Amino acid sequence: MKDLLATLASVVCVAGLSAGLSLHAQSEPKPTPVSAEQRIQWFRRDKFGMFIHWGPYSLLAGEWKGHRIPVGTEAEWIMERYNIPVAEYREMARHLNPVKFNADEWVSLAKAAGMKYLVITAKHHDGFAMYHSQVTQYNIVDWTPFKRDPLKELSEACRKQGLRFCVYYSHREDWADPDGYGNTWDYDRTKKNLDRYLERKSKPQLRELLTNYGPLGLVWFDRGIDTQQQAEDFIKIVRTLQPRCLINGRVANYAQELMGDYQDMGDNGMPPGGLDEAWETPQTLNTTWGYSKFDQEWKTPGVVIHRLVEIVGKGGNYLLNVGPLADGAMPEPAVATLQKVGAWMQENGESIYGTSVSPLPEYPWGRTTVKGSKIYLHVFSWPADAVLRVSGLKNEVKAAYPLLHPSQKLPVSRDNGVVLVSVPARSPDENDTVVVMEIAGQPIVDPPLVVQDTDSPFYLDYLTAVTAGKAVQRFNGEADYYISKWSGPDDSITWHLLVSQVGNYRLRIRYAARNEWRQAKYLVTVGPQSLTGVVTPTGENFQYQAFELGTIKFSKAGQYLVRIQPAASYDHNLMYFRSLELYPVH
Ligand code: FHN
Repeated sequence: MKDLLATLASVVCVAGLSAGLSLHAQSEPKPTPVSAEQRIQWFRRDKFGMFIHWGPYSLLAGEWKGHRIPVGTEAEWIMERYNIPVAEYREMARHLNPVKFNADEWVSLAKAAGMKYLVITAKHHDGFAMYHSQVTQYNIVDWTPFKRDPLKELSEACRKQGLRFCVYYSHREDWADPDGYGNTWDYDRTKKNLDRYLERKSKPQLRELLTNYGPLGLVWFDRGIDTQQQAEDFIKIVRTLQPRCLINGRVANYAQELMGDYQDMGDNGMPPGGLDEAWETPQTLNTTWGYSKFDQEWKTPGVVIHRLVEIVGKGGNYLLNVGPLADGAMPEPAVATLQKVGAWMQENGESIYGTSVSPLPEYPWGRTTVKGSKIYLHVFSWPADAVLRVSGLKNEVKAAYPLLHPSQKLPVSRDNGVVLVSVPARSPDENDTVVVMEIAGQPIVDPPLVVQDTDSPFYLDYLTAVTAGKAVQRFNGEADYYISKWSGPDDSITWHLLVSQVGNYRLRIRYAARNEWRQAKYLVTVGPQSLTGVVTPTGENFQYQAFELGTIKFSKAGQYLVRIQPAASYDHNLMYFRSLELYPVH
């Protein structure tokens, strides 16, 4: 889809800038330089991780004094939901005693499922540390009869079994601390001072985690933070203490440009199409993150496999959550599902690990993943006529065969450009049978063709855009999907339009732009016509506004190219682009 190196190099710049600007924590030792490309490599390859939400809320299991957390909502939010006084919650937490906890078994389960990294809540929003913290006694070792440090045990088990150990850390939200964000039922909102909290608890705990648990694959921050400076401070701590450790996109305010190493979708989110840069989606196995005894809405192995394939085909990672019981046991349905997913991964892992975003469209029979010159056809619903139709692919197909039976060559033909692969009458795998197509070279596909709606305007956004140069499609919480990081004429976005209604069209562009980007010029080319726009600032972050650009004419029906690109080279981003809309003038 685009030049990976260019993308990653620009991430290095952001990280370098962040570290340089930080005013705090000046006593940290100097970071060892590691490129963003080196850092992200394993993440792009490994694709599948286990998320674990575990804490005192697991003991309540979705119930407090007869109130039940409704299925479909988050059991780990029980303290906030019922405004449990911090004093009572702290007493409840004293009973946490996970005698059945066995780090090796948890890690074996993740490994058997085909997961390559494990992210556990070191501290969730309730403020309780699930590791031995020196910052506060409110931690599993000092506060409970358990006395053991599960994170230490898990980090060692991960190392032994070859998984990457990673921690979730709620850096801003903390309901146990008078200055932490969120608890306004015990603590007066007007007396809170977030910076005081960050210095007193959050940053020192982060330093502990980065110091005492060996190399971390990543730190998973959550729910953002107020200012860019605060985010930069957290990034600097991680970069300094563990330069190879990744940082997820939720480290910063969701309403400002993405920071960290990769973007996270919203909870259980799925992008409508592929994304150029590394991304991940955290998803639940039932409907809650922390354990709830009421929630039995478990996803089937088939659903998990289909999601994994779809995510990976769109270039992302699947971080699948389990909420263990307070006694340390894993919920049985979760174990059963993960084992079945693992059996599938054991045989079909080649079609998942190390793949990149697939440029092919979604098909009625399933999805595709891509590795070099191999296209993996993941067949979710077996075609009744035993023919897989693969449209949009230009390359010669050299061979096709079931992944599990490479010697069983499948007949391939072409009809009007559509590749036809003849498959056996029955599906060998009820969830996903993988058929490999070996092609000549890297896949070359038709770009998406944007057609007119019945009321005839065109809406052009990231989804159908073809990016070139440094322009990237990104996702960030409140900002949703946008194009960023374009600063020169070679950085462009292009759409292929099929015009059926001729006549004049009014062009409207929707974007957000910071003050410093004012007066930058850009070109909008529609077939042989072009218009020049000048960037108008819209505010500090993602305050999108629409601007009229002028009128163009389609005098003949047919295909047109529409392109937007900076008119000159700038030392800054052109804009956060959202959409270009073309309205017929009647
Ligand atoms: O509030 C949390 C929630 O409890 C859970 O940890 C999820 C996981 O992505 N993150 C937050 C909501 O986005």
